[in-house]
Amino acid sequence: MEIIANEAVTAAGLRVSMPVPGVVRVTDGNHKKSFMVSACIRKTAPRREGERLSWGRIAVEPENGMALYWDGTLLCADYPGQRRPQTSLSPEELKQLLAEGHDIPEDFLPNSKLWSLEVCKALAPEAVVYGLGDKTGFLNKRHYAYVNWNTDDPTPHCDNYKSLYKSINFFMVYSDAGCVGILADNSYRTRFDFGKEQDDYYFWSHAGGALDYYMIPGDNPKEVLKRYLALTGQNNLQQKWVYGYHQSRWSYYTDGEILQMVDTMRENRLPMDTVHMDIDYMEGFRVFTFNQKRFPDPKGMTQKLAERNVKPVTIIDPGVKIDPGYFVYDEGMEQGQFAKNPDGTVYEGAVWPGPAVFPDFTQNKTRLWWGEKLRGMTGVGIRGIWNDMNEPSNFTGPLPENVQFAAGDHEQIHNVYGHLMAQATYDGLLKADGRRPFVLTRACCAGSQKYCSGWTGDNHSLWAHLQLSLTQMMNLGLSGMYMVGSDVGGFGSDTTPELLIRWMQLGAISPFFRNHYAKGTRRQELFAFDRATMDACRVSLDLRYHLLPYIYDLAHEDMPILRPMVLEYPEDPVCRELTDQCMLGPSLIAAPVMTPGVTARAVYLPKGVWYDYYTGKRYSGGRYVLADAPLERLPLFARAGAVIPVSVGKPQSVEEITEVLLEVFPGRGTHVHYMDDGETLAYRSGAVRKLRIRVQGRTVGQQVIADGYPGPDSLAVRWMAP
Ligand code: MIG
Repeated sequence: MEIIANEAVTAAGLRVSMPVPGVVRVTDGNHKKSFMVSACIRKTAPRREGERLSWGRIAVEPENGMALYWDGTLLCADYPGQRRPQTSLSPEELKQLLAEGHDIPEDFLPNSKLWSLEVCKALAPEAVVYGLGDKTGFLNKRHYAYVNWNTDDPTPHCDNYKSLYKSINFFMVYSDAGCVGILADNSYRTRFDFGKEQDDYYFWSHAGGALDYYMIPGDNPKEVLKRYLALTGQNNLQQKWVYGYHQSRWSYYTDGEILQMVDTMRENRLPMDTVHMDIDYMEGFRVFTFNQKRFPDPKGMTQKLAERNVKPVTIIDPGVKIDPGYFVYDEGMEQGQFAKNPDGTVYEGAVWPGPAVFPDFTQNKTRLWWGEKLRGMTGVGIRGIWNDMNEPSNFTGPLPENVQFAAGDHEQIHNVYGHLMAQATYDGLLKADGRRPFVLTRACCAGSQKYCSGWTGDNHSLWAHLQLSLTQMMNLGLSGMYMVGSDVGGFGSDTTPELLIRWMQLGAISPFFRNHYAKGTRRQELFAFDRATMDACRVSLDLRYHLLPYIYDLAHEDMPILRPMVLEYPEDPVCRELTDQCMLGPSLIAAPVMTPGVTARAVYLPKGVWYDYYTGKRYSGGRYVLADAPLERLPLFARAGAVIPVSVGKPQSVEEITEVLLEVFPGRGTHVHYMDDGETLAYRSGAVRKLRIRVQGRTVGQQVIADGYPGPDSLAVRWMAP
């Protein structure tokens, strides 16, 4: 091993460095361009003692199985033995099984020829595994295996699905020795096995590219997550209305239908902030157009929406209709903006508009061009952009591996295509509109959180998917992506009143809260149900708008808004596995009911004092309690000393929130209440107001700690428990 320019080089040619404080990089030196890492790289020189390198609390022995030590304890090391694969199948057997429709994970067959690079690490018996973003199943991913390959699959997602729309190559292994996060910085198809094949190791393998991974040690998942964000980029604070309620369907067909929906919501005192316009607003599914018959005056419509405090968001897919004379197609062809075949001709696939071409978002000029096109949307008053089909999805089957992008072929670019589209959209919106860009994406990769929020794609109106969406959101949060939600009520299949009511309760605490449903399924606007159902759903909407100031405080902190228990109580082994309850920030536990017919449920309260949010009843934690959960109630518990800033009255949109007060639970705690203009980037240059609130028993102290934005010096207090 020798050290050149603050980097250790092993006998095998691996380079080990610390490019960002607290983060160790291991690479074979062949990786030229990272799509995921955004931090400015400045290697800190290690201290060297023999074969050991150290940087403060972190030490690495590169020639000793890349052993990583945290405070002197071994945290992560290469598995010393060989992998021990299980079943193998002959090509003949495989053919038969596939012919009968069995789901054979070819990626995991020992004789699979797919994989060219692999890293295998020892797995401690007590370790739990989290991450990979948008995966099915439950919170702890130990004993499961997955594949990262952005996949558009509208069939009902089950626990055994290996791939969904997003591919986040980041996971954490949390054991007695501490927590290590791994970012595998490689955009090719990648498989992960977290102790499924054998219990004493985990591994990941890439189908191409170079070896380049980061090890991020910490005491617990929260510490690791912070460093991961320093490496790949922070979640951006959204405009305040984005935290309100969004109503969507595939699709509202006319401007009249949209306005009528909004008016019906308002008449029924169902608060909302946003309407999403799905693909049918376009002229023959041509992106950046409006259908002239059904949306003759987009600007007039958005003005009417603005008068009603509603923001319109439009879908934009990547596929551009092949249609000479259509400006987007013509410009793109002329300027060389589309992906190509190996022979240099433009690659043609098919999506909603029929035959279509795909922008090459790896090119700077394409991202700029696409971003400029957004002026056509913001110019008529569109306030956010929803990117769909950007896996990219293609009706004529997956794009061939050899489709050419400027930065590589499809095999290399596939997993980052949605990420680059989101980047183009973010940059374009920022220039065209100037406000904090709201970009909602279906596909993305590690690091996309700095450009976009996300939803979990085409779920179904199934109780199993209500459960799934809670773990998906928690898991996306642990993977660095906080501004997420699932289609409330379910996208495919037909919802029921009870399912919708319970889903609205989860929606009320989802960072991104949108009811959306597919063509051909039961209507899902809340007023499309009987009065009792609508009333029960209104309770959740009112709760959301009540908690909105607290949610905005959390959004500003850059930690998951909706978070798994383990993030706040890492030492508690029960919390490491809890998959059916969560926290809204550090102060509230939410225990949504996700089973029909159930009106009470078990809730685990960690050690300490807790209060029922609704009744103020006091509980001592470290045990399960039975919470009342009548149909219209989301069980919530507040930590002793919790401060929850809430809105006063019954605001029907975020703009109507004018007065905030503090709900306080006796005990010991602090909270920072955050205020800004809710819209622009001025907060980044100090136009913010922060109020620090301290609770000591039954007294509350308030102090202004930032006063770059006008606002109150203190807020009224409401005691929530006797
Ligand atoms: O293949 O734009 O996930 O939210 O409504 C369907 C129509 C294409 C899939 C998205 C869904 C959206 C739908 N889209």
